[in-house]
Amino acid sequence: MNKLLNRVLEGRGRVLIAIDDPSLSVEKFKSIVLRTKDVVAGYKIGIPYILSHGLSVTASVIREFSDAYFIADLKLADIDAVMSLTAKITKAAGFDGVIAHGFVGFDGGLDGLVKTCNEINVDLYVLVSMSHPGSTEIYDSVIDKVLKIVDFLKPKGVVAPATRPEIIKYVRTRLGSSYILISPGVGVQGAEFGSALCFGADFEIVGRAITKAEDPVKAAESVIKAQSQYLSSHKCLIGGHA
Ligand code: OMP
Repeated sequence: MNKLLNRVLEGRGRVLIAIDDPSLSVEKFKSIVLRTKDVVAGYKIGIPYILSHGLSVTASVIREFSDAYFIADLKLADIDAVMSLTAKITKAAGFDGVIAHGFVGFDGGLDGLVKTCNEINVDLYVLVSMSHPGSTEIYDSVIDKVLKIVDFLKPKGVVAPATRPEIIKYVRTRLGSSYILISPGVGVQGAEFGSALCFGADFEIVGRAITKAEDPVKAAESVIKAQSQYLSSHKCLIGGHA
């Protein structure tokens, strides 16, 4: 069983907390993990945080909480050799997963990265569309091509936007239930907590609504409550993954 899905089966909520803003001290980050690791499914650490605090400091937090699930959100977009090197570095730092852009294509790009991630046991999540409005300018017009690549390469999961739930539904329908679909855009970016799950996502990525809250632990708990309220008060056409 996949480590992330297992954490849901053990009773944790379908939330991945996004840690991006470097102004969150490492001590505060550690205390958030300590106090939420039995509540949420995992954590996604972004480039600004890793660059500011350093990979070794980030790795030391991951080591301290080795039972938790951590994704390195490096949004990889390079040739396969370089992305594979980066994936190996994230593995050495203790990350369980990594995110790459889907638009780099298959040949000499994602093909090598998927192979490396499978070899080193890192969960690869491929972005197929983004949550900001500009995603409609390019990304969304090539989504079918990206999904074809995903379906061929079979990474562990995909990232699709809660801000355009019809895309989540489309991706889930096209790819089926064997991919872990993680979705950003709930909370500060405008989508309601639970709405992405309702449209077929497995996990909602929540950043500022939790990390900027006065009490991040309470905020995480209320996000999970809001998710289940949304799910019970809407007719959700497609269920989650696990
Ligand atoms: P909040 O808007 O603060 O909840 O944070 C959203 C998180 O999701 C950030 O870590 C973004 O980097 C990430 N994200 C998006 O907002 N939009 C996307 O299309 C993709 C991602 C991502 O790959 O995680």
